[in-house]
Amino acid sequence: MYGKQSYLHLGENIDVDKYIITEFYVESDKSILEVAEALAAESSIGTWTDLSTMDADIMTRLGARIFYANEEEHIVKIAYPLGLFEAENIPQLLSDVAGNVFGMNEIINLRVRDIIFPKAYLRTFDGPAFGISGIRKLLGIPERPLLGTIIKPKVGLDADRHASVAFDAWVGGVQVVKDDENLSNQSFNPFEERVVKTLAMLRKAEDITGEKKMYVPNISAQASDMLKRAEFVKAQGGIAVMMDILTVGFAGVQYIRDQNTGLVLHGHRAMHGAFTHSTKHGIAMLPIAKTARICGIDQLHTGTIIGKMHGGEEEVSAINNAMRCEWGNLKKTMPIASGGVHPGLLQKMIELIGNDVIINLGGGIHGHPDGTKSGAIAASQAVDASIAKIDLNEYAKDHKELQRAIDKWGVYKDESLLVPKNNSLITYTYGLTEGLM
Ligand code: CAP
Ligand code: MG
Repeated sequence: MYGKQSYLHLGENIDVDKYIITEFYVESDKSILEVAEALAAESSIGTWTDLSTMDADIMTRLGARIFYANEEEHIVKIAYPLGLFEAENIPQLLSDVAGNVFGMNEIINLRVRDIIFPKAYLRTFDGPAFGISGIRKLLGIPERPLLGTIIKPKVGLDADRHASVAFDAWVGGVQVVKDDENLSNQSFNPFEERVVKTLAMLRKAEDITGEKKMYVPNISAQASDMLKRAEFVKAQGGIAVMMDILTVGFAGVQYIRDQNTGLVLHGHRAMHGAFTHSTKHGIAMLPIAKTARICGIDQLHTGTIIGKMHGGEEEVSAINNAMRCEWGNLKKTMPIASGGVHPGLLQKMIELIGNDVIINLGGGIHGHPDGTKSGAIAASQAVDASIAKIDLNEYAKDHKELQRAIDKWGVYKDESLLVPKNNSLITYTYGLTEGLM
């Protein structure tokens, strides 16, 4: 409490249609109530002292309300009146609920575990233009898990080699080929040349296979360049582009979504570990993913559970549920499982994650002993086996590409052959959001 102003409303029944609710994990030398007051003030209308300029009306209309605080759990839940927020402005939302609070002296650790949005707030955003059903329609694949690849090496190939590796992956059986997150418009592989050449190969692959394919060039750059690149992709007949949502920032994502380019927006989450890695500090992936859906990301990296990147089953499932559930007026975002995936993991991954997913294999395709095309065939065979519910080792007996992949990387049950991983840092709880988004 600063002077006469208190933000404490413990036990109050919050009308979820009228408030944005944030759940924090907090560690401090101060008592939980003291730190909660400081958090509520700094993230809504107040500051470190009471103010002669404050009045009861501002306090009632716009003051944050601490309705839950538990010292043992280190959990504080704060409701923010909708009036605090500008419609359709994610930077402003984050400057409130995830802004200055992280720099306060009272804080030892602070984590935004979840943000709950009322329908009236969601209505101010368009959300994904395509969503899961739109992507499936574009590719003509109603149910099967989708397969994708990231061209590897991450960067270094010239535009011709990039396009020819993409072609091999498409004819081998993947639907989606994407640029890596750190490939943009470098001199060794200029953006426009790459797009033209790779889309030419896409059309060739579509003719040969009779299947629809997607190329996802990475447009991540300053906003004006992103728009020029998106427009270029559209003019060349492309159907999708990728943004690194955290390095370009949500304002960048919103800017591109607002142009209604008619392109599928693919969200890569490079840098998320800086926010999400600790269970005690930062911003959890769940609110980041929800924010991406609000901003209009059609397909988003959300984790593999058993690949090379951080993120256990409980966490990834909570995020994927949040991407796939009915949520106001917003279309559903397609989860992407990517990072350290190889054919021997696919059966388990589909079992854990389900069918509405794009599974991306970079090293797991281009690292196949017989090259990219064989790698893509092996990955498709692994999906076929998973759908038919046939054990991968069994299926591989008369599918030589899959067998060669398994010889190199093993299958999931063979734990010793798995990419080493440590999920022990994640003890994730869905907490407050049970039944609420
Ligand atoms: C995957 C990837 C992706 C990560 C990002 C990479 O390549 O291209 O960027 O998946 O992780 O460079 O690692 P591999 P996440 O298939 O060769 O591992 O999806 O968890 O954000
Ligand atoms: Mg990558």
